[in-house]
Amino acid sequence: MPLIDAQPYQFALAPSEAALLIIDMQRDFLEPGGFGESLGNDVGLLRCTIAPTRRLLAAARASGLTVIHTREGHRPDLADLAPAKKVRGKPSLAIGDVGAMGRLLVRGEPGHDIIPELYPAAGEPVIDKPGKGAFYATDLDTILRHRGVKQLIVCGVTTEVCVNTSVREANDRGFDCLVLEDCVGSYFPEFQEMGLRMIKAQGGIFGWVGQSDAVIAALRAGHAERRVA
Ligand code: TIU
Repeated sequence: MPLIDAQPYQFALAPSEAALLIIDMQRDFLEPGGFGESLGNDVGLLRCTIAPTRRLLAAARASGLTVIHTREGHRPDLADLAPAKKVRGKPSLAIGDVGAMGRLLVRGEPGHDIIPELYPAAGEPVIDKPGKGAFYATDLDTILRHRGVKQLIVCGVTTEVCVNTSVREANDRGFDCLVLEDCVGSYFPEFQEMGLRMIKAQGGIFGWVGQSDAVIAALRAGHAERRVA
């Protein structure tokens, strides 16, 4: 079992029981004119996550690791949108309003979809979630348990919002989470730092924090071993 350098201590990766979970790498959060910008954020701050996540995704696919993507968003009729979520923050454009990439955070609109650099491949489950957490009102838990997944390698945006909420939900459901520092991003540098420190503090109260290169190396080594065997 490969030991991955991580904090607060090494993560014992079991690739046959692990999945790569890529959270909300949507145009609405990473490109101008979307939901993230409507909240007043500089979306350019998240784009450093794309290249490392792309490398990791390629390694995961090559090694046969389960890959799961999530997207935050709502039904076109907004029936699943809490009124409180719609008005919160008094955004310049609210969820469901028409922006530069279609209706903000609405399923089926261009802005709601995953960025082209990390687009899901055929057969990779895409979880549409109405909340910040990936388990709330979704079938993610069912899909993971049917595949025997016990460990989650977590990437995505944003570190202190959907990533942290999902990791906390996963932790309470018994999954071990390894969050990759270079593959998660925040609109706020201080929340990036604190969001990761909260996960790994107290002996890994919610999980581990590592880097993508270490996971890529372990996946490649495992793949090479299987090819020789
Ligand atoms: N606003 C913010 O930082 N994040 C979100 O609204 N959703 C996710 O984190 N995906």
